[in-house]
Amino acid sequence: MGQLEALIFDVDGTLANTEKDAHRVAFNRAFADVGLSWDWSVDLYGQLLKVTGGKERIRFYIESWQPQMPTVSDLTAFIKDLHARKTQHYCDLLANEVLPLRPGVRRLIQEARDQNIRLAIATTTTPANVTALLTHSLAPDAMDWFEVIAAGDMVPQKKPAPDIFFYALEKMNLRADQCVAFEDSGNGWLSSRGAGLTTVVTVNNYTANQDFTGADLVLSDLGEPDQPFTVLAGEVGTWPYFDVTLAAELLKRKSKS
Ligand code: XBP
Ligand code: MG
Repeated sequence: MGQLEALIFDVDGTLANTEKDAHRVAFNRAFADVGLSWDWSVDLYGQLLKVTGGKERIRFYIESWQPQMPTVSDLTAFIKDLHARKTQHYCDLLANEVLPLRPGVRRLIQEARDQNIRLAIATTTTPANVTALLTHSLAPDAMDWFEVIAAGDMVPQKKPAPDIFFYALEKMNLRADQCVAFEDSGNGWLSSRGAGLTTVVTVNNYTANQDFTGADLVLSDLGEPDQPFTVLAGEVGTWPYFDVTLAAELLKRKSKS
């Protein structure tokens, strides 16, 4: 009980800051493709992020903002097509311009691999987007580093529901108390909490003011030896950056409490 076996990573906002300069831009390019004058500004996108999943986000925008719409006979099919275009733009964008990983992400993943700690992904985004980010920003063979890539529509309910984390745990045949999850958003934290996972939150510009009450650690980022993290909530003692030993320590603390 409480022995660290795996790290489970969210993708968007956690591995890299993908939302503002990649997802948002890709949505706008897809809108332009089909002659829509919709333009998701940085601020508006921040509001739309409360809905996870691109198709769900487009529908929420249509319903809540009621923009000028073309006449469509099948709204679901229209959104599906628009979203497929967005995914293509997103993948092209990441192939053409490498998006940097957040501080400490590459180091922690490498350290986990060196210590035979298993790795998984649990994300709302489309599988093709995960492949694009891991391949272009982490390593050409990075898809092989992750035992499970749980993504997008593989589960009926996206975050904040816990389904995607339960799916990853089931595929790895692990219990929640053997893993540490990494998240960046309130919706992500609700999801990992719902699955009973010890969770480390690394905030970003879109999520810094969200509610992470109860999260095991809330950090500015994972930190690096020469670039320590800022601790926003939780107790880390003298640790200047997040490593596998600290992940194991968090589980140990939990099992004692
Ligand atoms: C990420 C998301 C995703 C992306 C869009 O949430 O909300 O929906 O913004 O991806 P999380 P798709 O990081 O909590 O998983 O357009 O491929 O759905
Ligand atoms: Mg996220």
